[in-house]
Amino acid sequence: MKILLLSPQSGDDVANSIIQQIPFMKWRKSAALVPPLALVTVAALTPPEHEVYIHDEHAHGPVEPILEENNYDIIGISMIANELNRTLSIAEFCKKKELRGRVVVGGAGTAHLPRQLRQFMDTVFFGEAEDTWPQFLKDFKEGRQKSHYQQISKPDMSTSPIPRWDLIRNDLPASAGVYGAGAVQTTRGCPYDCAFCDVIYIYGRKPRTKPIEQVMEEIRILEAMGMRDIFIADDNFAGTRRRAKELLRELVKLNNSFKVPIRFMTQADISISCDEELLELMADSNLIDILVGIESINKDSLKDLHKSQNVRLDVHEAVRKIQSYGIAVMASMIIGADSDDRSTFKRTADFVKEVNITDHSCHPLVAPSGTKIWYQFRREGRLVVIDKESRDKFDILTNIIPKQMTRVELIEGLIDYWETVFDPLHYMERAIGFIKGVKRKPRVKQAKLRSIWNHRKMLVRMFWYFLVQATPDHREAFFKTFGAALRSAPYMLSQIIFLHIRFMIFHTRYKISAKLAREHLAWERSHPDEVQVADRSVPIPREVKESAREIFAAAYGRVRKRVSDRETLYKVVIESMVDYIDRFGESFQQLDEHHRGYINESCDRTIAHTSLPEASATCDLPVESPPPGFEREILDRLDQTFRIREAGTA
Ligand code: B12
Ligand code: SF4
Repeated sequence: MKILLLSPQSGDDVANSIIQQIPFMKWRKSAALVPPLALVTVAALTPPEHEVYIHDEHAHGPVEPILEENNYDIIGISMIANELNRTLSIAEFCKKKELRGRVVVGGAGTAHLPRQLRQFMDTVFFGEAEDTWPQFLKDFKEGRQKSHYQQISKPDMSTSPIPRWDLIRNDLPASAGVYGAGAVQTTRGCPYDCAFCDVIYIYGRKPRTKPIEQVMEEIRILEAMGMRDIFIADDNFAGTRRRAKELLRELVKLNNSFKVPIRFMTQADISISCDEELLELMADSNLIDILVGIESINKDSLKDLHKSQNVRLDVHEAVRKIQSYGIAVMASMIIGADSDDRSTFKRTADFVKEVNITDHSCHPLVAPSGTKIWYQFRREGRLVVIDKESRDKFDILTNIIPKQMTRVELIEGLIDYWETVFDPLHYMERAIGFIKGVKRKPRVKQAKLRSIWNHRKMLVRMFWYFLVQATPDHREAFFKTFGAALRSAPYMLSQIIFLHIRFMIFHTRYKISAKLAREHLAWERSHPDEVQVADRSVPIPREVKESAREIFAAAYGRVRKRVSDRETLYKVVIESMVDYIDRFGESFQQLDEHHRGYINESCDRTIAHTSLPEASATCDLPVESPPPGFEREILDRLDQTFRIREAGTA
């Protein structure tokens, strides 16, 4: 069979394809920050009897001309939440043209695919595809493929094969100019529980790790294919610290064995700042930039967002500590939590200045569907229905109504914030501050100047741009920062150039974001009545009702072990089920292991705060399975509970 795997490019993408807008990078016909790791992974999961082709729209433009050849049996789209409109338009195109290929969709974004839109796809994949994709191909061959596949338990990452980079070999070398960096994933999942984050629902709370030898092999392959920078695409690289150190020890050795060490970037939580050994290993692996979810400088907002790991420490100190090892901190911030007000913008900008943040993103709080805050805002009547046109403007607009600001004030505040923080001279001061704050020179093979040579084509254009074409403030920022590194830390030159490119990326990105946000604000101001608040009710979805027997039995089994009083048992089960439906109702397909884990935790939590009567000697409740009528009774009482709750919040 011929399979086309494709990555859609949203017209509103201001992240992955932003590189195409940077003045000194426009020579690239089209380009993206990172290659489609999901596609090459799914390709590697495909048995060799099939032919697989890859099309990344970020790198090669619209896919329609290729689709029109009508050459494929399966057209597989990989989507994330902000690629919904483009995914739909491709699926609709395939249907309209009556192509023979079946349209299947997978990726982190399918969790956000509204039920009514799934009709345009022949099959939808929920969750990781290590088990489900091979199963689907088998079913497809036998003509009995299903309308959806869901990974039941989180796959062991050792079953995730080495990605088929060979399929996009020509695009990979840094010299080809198509991708900014390669991608390697070493873990999935995150142990934390931030209220706005869907990582834990998609990839789980227990970090799963890829065998270290395989990670090293993947890096060797990318290096041999000419990649000079690699993004470690983990949800939280240091979710399991001991393992992260083991991996880094190997990485230090491997990277020093290359003629020119690779530069790495990744994502991790702020607690890495407490572990000096880890920071040393990171720096010595040539990990030059880490995205850290700082989210807010307001402790109350951090509490609102359940970002407990950031409440426990002094964020200023933590950032300085990481930077002192020569690792730049990319601070990811959010404004709009319930404890934020209009003063938060200035306080956040002051923080970014004080701790010399080099690269930085700041967005309105968004409530992704199914997350804790999504339910909270929906229940409180503070969730807004995002109109069709704005669906892909993820992170520019928001679907919440903040508590201490209006929606308009939130977005206006952000537009001003972006203009201040991404001003070139402001950046210059921070970058120079970062250089001065480095206390330990990373022990990386001294090939950093040679690594500049690897990027010579782009560097010539970059220097020419700043010398001749750039505005005076951009010129000053570039040359003064470069000069500061040259004078006080020449070993940082390559990193400083990298950070300047990152700055230009964010500067450009937020200029476009501000324009889009202004256009939207003009509309929202003139059509206040059309901003539609989402229905507050969180009814019991049909799919949950259909699986009620199994779900309630799971809760019953857990509670019955510790509770023998009938009424208390029913109360605990109801409370846990409300919690479970709040969390998983909207995205529910079937009861998977992750759900069972959650039900167990929820039951235990509820029992812990319930005063239990003395164990009844004459308990008539069976231990193995629920008594007859249990399912009906729980459903009725749940319905009643939801109705009362809605009335209570009206
Ligand atoms: C690298 C990365 C990026 C890169 C590049 C993204 C890219 N297009 O490749 C950059 C830095 C550019 C980026 C930007 C953004 N990202 Co990002 N990113 C990631 C990250 C860390 C790794 C992605 C990856 O390569 N994963 C490895 C692959 C193997 O995993 P996977 O994609 O889940 O694929 C598996 C399954 O989903 C499935 N699958 C995937 N596709 C398909 C297709 C088919 C047909 C099938 C059958 C199966 C299937 O099979 C795979 C194997 O199990 C993820 C987090 C994560 N854990 O994935 C966030 C993540 C994808 N990003 C996210 C977001 C929100 C964004 C931004 C909107 C952020 C922003 N504010 O700008 C932008 C959007 C940019 C864009 N248009 O692409 C969210 C998406 C949320 C969602 N539910 O959709 C994620 C999940 C992180 C999070 N929860 O916050 N991102
Ligand atoms: S630490 Fe990051 S990845 Fe982990 S739950 Fe919080 S926001 Fe999500």
